[in-house]
Amino acid sequence: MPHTRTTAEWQAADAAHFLHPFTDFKALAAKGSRIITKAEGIYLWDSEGHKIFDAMSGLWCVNVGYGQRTLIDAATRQLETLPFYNAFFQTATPPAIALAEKIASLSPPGFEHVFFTGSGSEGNDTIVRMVRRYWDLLGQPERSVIISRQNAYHGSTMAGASLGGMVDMHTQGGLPIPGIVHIDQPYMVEHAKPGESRDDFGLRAASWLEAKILEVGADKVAAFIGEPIQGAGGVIIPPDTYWPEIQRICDKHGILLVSDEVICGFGRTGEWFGCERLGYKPDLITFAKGITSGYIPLGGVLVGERVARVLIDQGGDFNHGYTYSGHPVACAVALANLQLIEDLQLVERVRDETGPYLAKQYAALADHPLVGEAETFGLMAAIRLVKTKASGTQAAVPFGPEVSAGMVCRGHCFANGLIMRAVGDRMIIAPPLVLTCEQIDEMMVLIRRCLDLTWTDLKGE
Ligand code: PXG
Repeated sequence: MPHTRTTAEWQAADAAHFLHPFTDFKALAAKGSRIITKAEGIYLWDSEGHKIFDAMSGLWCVNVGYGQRTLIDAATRQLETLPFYNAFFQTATPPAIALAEKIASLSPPGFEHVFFTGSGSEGNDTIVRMVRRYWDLLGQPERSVIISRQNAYHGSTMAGASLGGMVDMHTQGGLPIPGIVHIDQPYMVEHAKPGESRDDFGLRAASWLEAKILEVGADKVAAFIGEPIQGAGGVIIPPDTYWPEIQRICDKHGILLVSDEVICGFGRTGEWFGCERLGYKPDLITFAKGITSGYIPLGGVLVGERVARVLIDQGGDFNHGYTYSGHPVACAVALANLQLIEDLQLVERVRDETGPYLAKQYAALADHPLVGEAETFGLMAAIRLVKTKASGTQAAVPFGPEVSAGMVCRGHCFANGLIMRAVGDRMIIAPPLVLTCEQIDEMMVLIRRCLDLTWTDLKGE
């Protein structure tokens, strides 16, 4: 769309008509939105012509970067051939079939079937209905409780927000819905005991799942769901011991294990799926975002054979689906996107080159006076801003609630042409997977500059 209006005119129309997601409408209307008008590679431009380094890949999704011709052409071709047809009523379209086949070929062993949705939230709604249907079919309808974690993000539909562990979401609209319970997240800063090792903490954090299973009654628990690495919660990287132990506990009690790979899927961690990197074998996988690099909405659920065989062989009708389940244009774009990820060897690049390089650069941030910890996992990373750094046996001291260190830092990022997200005092990034090592250097200069400016503002606090 051409820039037919000034920034002020866009902002006025925006404030008058557009209710943004997760937004204080009145405050934004008073301030005015930032208007993003174009993008190329890893950069965005706003309506004032400022160039911005997009270290968040749009919203954890633009894995192949902006402006990729093969995705654009795939969409155009499909729009011309068949812009829409549904997958209800015993019908299918070639892109949806080919994409299901392709995803199955990329997925961990034991996944042959895909259910398409329009988003990650719809994917997780599908998970809730599917796991409950699975246990119904096995004659155990009382197995309906799903265990999730505090500070998880699984979407914003009724089921997605209920599975998530975001308190601010639960306090609006009567959530969580019944049959969804939460355990604490594996976040050492919040929950580790003094002197506890990372590995020991991982095992103890996983044991909270077993405690919850026993509290609810194993015969009532349908599934456990988790993000391999919690994204929106602040890039919370669990200890290596955590996920294998979660797997062991689920197996012991016969509980389905669900990996929400909406962020971690399609290369972000340096494997196709985060569960492969973290060493566990889920029964179901939710995906969205990176499947199309965000060029067009698409999500879904990869259904492992344990569940698929029951749904297919004993299931009859599964009364669930969306108009856009298997949308042909979205599926065509996804196919082009996956092809490009393979052609550019982005998964291998993240694993062998850019991921390790980012880790090295982040390790060097540890000497900055504001940095409590700087951690990476593939191409995701977090910096925890602290008031006083750890020294000797003394733990780092966080800023008090009266100082929004993350917001101060985010303000400097905006002003300096860098998109880095603030989650509390954690500054997080998830840059496009096409990022080069030179671009990581460029990003690190911006990050250091913003940390220095934040330090100048906050060192007296
Ligand atoms: N699961 C996970 C792990 C996600 O990160 C969803 C499900 C929901 O997907 P949809 O497509 O319905 O949005 C997500 C989405 C943030 C932020 O502020 C993160 C997401 C969405 C919006 C904001 O980091 N993740």
